[in-house]
Amino acid sequence: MIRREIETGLEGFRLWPGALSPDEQAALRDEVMEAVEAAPFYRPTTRSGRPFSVEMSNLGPLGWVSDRGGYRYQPVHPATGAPWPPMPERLLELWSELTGWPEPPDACLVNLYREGARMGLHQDLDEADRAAPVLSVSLGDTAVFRIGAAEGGPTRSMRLASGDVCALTGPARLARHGIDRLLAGSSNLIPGGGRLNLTLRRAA
Ligand code: MD6
Ligand code: FE
Repeated sequence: MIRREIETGLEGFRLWPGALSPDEQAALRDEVMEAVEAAPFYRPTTRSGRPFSVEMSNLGPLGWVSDRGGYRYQPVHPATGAPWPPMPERLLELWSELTGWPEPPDACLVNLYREGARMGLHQDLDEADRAAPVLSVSLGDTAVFRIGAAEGGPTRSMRLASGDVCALTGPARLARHGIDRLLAGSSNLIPGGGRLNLTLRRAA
């Protein structure tokens, strides 16, 4: 599979449209859905107790969680207390192929967007090494993604479709970004509809 990178106009924001073929998307969906059977999707809350509209789980040694205690990475599922399931090998390969980062990711946040879910503008700041990239894989319904410089100023809107892979690296590592909305029904990859987003990180 050839992964073609396009120019995004934002230095360090890397984008590979259609990086995963339809077969690869289906295989990854199956592996992730099977893995999270042992780590069911749940709805985290903000520090003030407000639930996210996105449902979350994690794969790998560490997982990102949020509750009244704040944001952090931890080795176990907050509801079951069990370790997060292992990260699929094909995600480790994709990380190494696209980012070239010398160490493997130790956390994969799995976001499940059902119709109407969104994610507010944020920066990924909870990782110990903020020099390491964050790699993001989109599966299912197309998302309207918003991104702007870390320092503030204007943001741009672009679409992330099923099979697209993007990364926040270097000068864009701390870019502000979020998901405004889904184009519901644009894909039928996810049973029940919606979108899966996988973000691979170096958390520790
Ligand atoms: C999403 N993505 O696509 C949310 N974070 O559903 C992110 O929050 C994100 O796309 C870091 C790097 C790339 C991302
Ligand atoms: Fe993020």
